[in-house]
Amino acid sequence: MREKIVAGNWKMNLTFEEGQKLTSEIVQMFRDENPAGVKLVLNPPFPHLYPVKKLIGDTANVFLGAQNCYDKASGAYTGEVPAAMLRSFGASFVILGHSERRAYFGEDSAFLLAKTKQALAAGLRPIFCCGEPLEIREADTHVAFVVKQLEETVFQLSAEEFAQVVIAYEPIWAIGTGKTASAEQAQEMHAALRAEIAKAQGQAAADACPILYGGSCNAENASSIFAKADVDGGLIGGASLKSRDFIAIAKSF
Ligand code: 3PY
Repeated sequence: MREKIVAGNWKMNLTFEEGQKLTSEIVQMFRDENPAGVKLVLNPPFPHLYPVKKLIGDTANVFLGAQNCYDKASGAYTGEVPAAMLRSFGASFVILGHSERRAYFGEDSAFLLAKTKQALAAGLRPIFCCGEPLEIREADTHVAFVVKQLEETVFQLSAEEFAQVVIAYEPIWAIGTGKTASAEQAQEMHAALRAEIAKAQGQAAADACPILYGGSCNAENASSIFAKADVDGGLIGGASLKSRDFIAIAKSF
């Protein structure tokens, strides 16, 4: 049985008070409604991390994640945050390779691989994002495009390192657009990625690796997407900012 994971990507949203309210509600609902066997990951912006961790406390199956880390361990890199520091503040996961970071901050595969290695060395599990733009989907070269993103990054890891990785498939045309990949489109890509993981890292690694779907996944469409054999959960954008919706998604398996 693979892990089931629902991770919320808050992106650059919420004041301190809003973040505290949202987290308290999510933690309370998760405790009360106890969605069976699901791991929840809250990925707020950096300043929220420690106060959110305090509210999570020792709640079983609720974890803290960051939205980024740097590719160096420490030093004179004003404004950057290293993986080991995130770990020391209670983070267990870190989102890397999100298309917004690739597009707006020019993050390429070499940089993402270096960050992934830093994260793993610090004991953080990467939620590694991949996904194609609309023109690649329309040209029907989406599988090759996404496989290349993984070949240049997480397929370079050792077996021990790869065992910690969570993959998130997020078609760029479905991010923040309200368009979602159909459950069939998600399954097609997830199955293709799992087959490629088997080639690169072995069948056991492929069978164990959680592959999340992201891109306008919400309380309405989550159950049809999560019902697919190779979809192991979601990386949730806007809907992770609403406690009721986020918990409904966690109950959509
Ligand atoms: C979205 O759903 O918009 C996301 O980008 C999740 O990471």
